[in-house]
Amino acid sequence: MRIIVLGGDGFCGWPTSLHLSANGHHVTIVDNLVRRRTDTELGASSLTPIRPIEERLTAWRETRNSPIDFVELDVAKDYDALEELFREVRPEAIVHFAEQRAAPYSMKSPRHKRYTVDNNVNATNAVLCAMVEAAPDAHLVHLGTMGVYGYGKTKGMTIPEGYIDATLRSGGVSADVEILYPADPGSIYHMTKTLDQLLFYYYAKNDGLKITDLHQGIVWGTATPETDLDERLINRFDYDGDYGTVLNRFLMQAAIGHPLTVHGSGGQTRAFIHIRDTVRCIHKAAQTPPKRGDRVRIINQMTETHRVRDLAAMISGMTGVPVEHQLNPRKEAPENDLVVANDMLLKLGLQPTRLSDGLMTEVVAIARRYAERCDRSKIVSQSQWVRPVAAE
Ligand code: NAD
Ligand code: USQ
Repeated sequence: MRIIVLGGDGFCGWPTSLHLSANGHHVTIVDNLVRRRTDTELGASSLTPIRPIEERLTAWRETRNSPIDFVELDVAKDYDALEELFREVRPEAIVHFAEQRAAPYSMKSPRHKRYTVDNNVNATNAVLCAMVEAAPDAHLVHLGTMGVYGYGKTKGMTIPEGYIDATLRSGGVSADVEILYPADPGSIYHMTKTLDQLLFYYYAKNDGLKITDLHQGIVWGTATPETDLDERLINRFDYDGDYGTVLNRFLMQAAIGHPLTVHGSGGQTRAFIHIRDTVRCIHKAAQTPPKRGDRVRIINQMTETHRVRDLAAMISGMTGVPVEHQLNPRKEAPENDLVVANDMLLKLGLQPTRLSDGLMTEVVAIARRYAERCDRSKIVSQSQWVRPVAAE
């Protein structure tokens, strides 16, 4: 297939592009490289020494002799170039990662809030708009988030894959309908993903676009079989308080002997998936498009759930590094249960990679190898969800 990967220089996008290319697809990466500039803004780069995109692509060409094309453009802003690219490449699938993806980054200031909404919503709308004009038969595979469902209100009920049966009652009349599961975002970032869902709903209904929205859990790990082929293909490893995600952060903290930064009681339960499964799921999803006119296909892309304090206790037990409970910088339920349906992904044939000592040790070993690149002052998350209220 001809596949365009929007955001293909990022943490999920780079290994996905390699995996798709390794499986014989013709891949074109589109990225404006904003994530690399954000490293500079935050003064915290990837723990692993990621190479410039040109070097990455040369390394892949030399390793596998299957070239990946690269186009630098801003999906949210360079609309004409995006539409032209779709016309030129005639993609059969478009994988869309090109959004600002960190919840703490999205909550840092009014500028960060507005940037996250402008970038994410405009990027998604531009992709859909350009598909209508220039690639109406392509299949859009979007990376959404489990966080659209929210946490804490369902009390043990299984979270379905995107839709739920509901009875609407108004004016003495009731109607049984199937609706998008009610959105309950916990950050500006997560909110943009709930807005994406409505854009998908509209464009599928009005224009018959073929869309799969993958509601992905927290991705952990960093290496895939393809990124392991050559040091120059190494993937990002975010550890800082804005972009680092919980499990990779704990493993990295364990590697350098930093107390494990549990927010509040650590009673938050979240969904997880290993990066190796991310790339496989996307490949499987891309190969099985819905039909034109179908409703948006929503798949919960996660393989297991864990409570934050249990993860910390497990890693502390493995490594002897202590756990440190911190005042929670976020506004989130102190405790929640999470039961998630993931039947569609299993039906697509994914054999889930489960959390194991071996895989966690692999991440700790990678973190140890690059430990001297860590800036310890960037570890604790500083982004506050709630602004202090000025005294009267
Ligand atoms: P990332 O920040 O590492 O990668 C995103 C890439 O998109 C970057 O290379 C960035 O430069 C590019 N980009 C952003 N805005 C762009 C624009 N306007 N035009 C062109 N390129 C743009 O993030 P990631 O961890 O790879 O996440 C990718 C997607 O997967 C995101 O949409 C995110 O919401 C979703 N996701 C990630 C996780 C996770 O744990 N990392 C979990 C669930 C869902
Ligand atoms: N947490 C800690 N200590 C830390 C970091 C996080 O206790 O040092 C807690 C947070 O308070 C939160 C949980 O761990 O309760 C998860 O935080 P996270 O930063 O790992 O994940 P999140 O902010 O939800 O975002 C990440 C990705 C995002 C993706 C989302 C999937 O950055 O792109 O959409 O995971 S999900 O969580 O399923 O919505």
